[in-house]
Amino acid sequence: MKEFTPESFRLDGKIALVTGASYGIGFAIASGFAKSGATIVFNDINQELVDKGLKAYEEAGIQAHGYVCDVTDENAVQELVKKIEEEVGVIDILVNNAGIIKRIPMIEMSADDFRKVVDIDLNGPFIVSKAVIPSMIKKGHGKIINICSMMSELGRETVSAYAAAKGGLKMLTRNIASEYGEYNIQCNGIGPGYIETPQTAPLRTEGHPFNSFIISKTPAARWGTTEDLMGPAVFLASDASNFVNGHILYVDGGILAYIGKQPQ
Ligand code: NAP
Ligand code: GCO
Repeated sequence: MKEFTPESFRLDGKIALVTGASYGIGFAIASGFAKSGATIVFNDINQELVDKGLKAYEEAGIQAHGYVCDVTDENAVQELVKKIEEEVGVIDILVNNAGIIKRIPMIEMSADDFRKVVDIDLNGPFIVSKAVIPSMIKKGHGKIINICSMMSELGRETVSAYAAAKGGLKMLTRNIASEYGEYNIQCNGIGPGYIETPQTAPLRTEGHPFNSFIISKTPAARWGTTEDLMGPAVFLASDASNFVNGHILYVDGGILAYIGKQPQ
């Protein structure tokens, strides 16, 4: 049992893979890890995004390792993990961040669109976790953090596929925690509230009713920023959380606790 010290929150000597981390939440979480001492590895869907990400990390003073890989392609993911282990080292921390959303009324949504969201948001985390767990077992420790959502708990119009995927990701998190906890692998989730990223940009346009709606549903009375997620992610990636397992940490400014501000 490691003695608790302030160093327990550090990530020095750890290698972290954050999927889909050229920008947005993934980039912020990876940046927080880097500030805490970790070596950063990330993938994204194409070389243009990886190059964009490498430039952004460099501008932030972070020497990251970037790879092109689609998280839904199991062969490509298995090859990616092997390549990372050869070129950087064994992955200590995995953040399953890559994800998409399609906002379409359910009865108008094609089965292909539904499948695509579930494939990336749920099958992807399964595929990448399956690829990294064997080496974590050999190494005697590992941290997996799945980026869930308010939609892991709540539904809303037009996001049926995304809610189904993120609800499933909550239970995949709990199942990985259950199945691999005995190998000193902790698997937890982070459930961001409504965060200012390109993914939510369509909801934040000037005068969009959703913008004021979210502010009325959030006790913090603001949208979250990607920086709000850095500390919780570092905590779940560090030794300070070695007995936290199967937990979804909602970083939502209090949305899930709040009935919402009475209309004035
Ligand atoms: P984002 O800005 O859209 O970034 C998602 C990243 O994942 C993009 O770089 C995207 O590339 C990449 N990606 C998509 N499909 C991929 C695939 N098959 N393989 C590899 N990479 C892929 O999203 P975000 O807002 O940062 O969200 C990141 C995660 O947080 C997602 O899982 C999202 O569901 C979750 N989340 C977001 C919020 C929020 O309010 N923003 C709240 C709760 C949870 P492309 O640019 O090509 O799409
Ligand atoms: C939406 C939003 C949300 C956020 C996030 C909330 O359309 O409702 O995109 O789904 O992305 O998942 O936690």
